[in-house]
Amino acid sequence: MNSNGDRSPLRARVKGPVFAGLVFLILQVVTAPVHAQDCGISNWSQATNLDSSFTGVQGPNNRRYGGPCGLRVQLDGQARFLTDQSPLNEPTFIARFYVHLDAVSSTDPVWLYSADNGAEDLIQVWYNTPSAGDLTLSARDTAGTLHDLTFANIAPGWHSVEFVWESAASADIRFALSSDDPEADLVTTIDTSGLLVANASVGNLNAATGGSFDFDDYVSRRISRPGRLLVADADDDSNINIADIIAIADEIEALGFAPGQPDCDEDGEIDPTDVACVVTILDNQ
Ligand SMILES: [Ca+2]
Ligand SMILES: [Ca+2]
Ligand SMILES: [Ca+2]
Repeated sequence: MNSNGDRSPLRARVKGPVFAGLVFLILQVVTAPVHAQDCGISNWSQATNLDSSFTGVQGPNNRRYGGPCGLRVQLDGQARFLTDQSPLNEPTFIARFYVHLDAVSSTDPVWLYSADNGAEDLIQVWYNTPSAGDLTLSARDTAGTLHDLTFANIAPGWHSVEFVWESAASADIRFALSSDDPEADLVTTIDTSGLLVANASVGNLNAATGGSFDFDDYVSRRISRPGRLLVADADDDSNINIADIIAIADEIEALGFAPGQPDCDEDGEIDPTDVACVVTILDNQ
């Protein structure tokens, strides 16, 4: 990305789990357990005006989508971002992350995400672009032209953002918002031949001003789409049942932070409406 001064050859430190070569990196803002002091950014290769003090558990200073912790990014006129240098000139690149944008107080464009080849950005994700409340992915073609895919006037609350990118003469670039249905993808077909992804960055990339946003649960891969986390799986056992209600209730009563996804209605708060949301899911099972 343009504001990242590091153009040196990439010798990645892969610090996330690796599964059979398919997943080359999983970056949670956090690693497990449930204590505030365990929140951090150590999975990332590089940090610019961000450190672990910007991570934290659910509360006034942070939100999380899944797991105990999340990252809050201030929009205070400073470029603040985390960079993952583990991609190694990838001809295919798939990423998914969660953002909560309700506290963005300006209608000016916010550059949230970038994947670059060491010289120029190949994929950018912008909020408030082209209009206030819109989320846009821009993909660069081999000739240098940017091609935009836009979800207009997105809803409040947490959003999963996923894209699929490849280097090909006729590449389908796919962009998904809060959906696992490929039919709902926005798609543009462009010439990306010769382009390779070497870094990815997330944060306030354009030194935007006005509020803050929350970020969580980043994963990037060479193949296969990660998809969305299981909503309401508060105890993180891959099922929805009464134990999830107990985990949410424990968090509401300050008995501990749920290890999974307790924010059933995905509004950014953990409160009794999330218990009711799980009850509704169980009633409909
Ligand atoms: Ca998290
Ligand atoms: Ca569960
Ligand atoms: Ca909620």
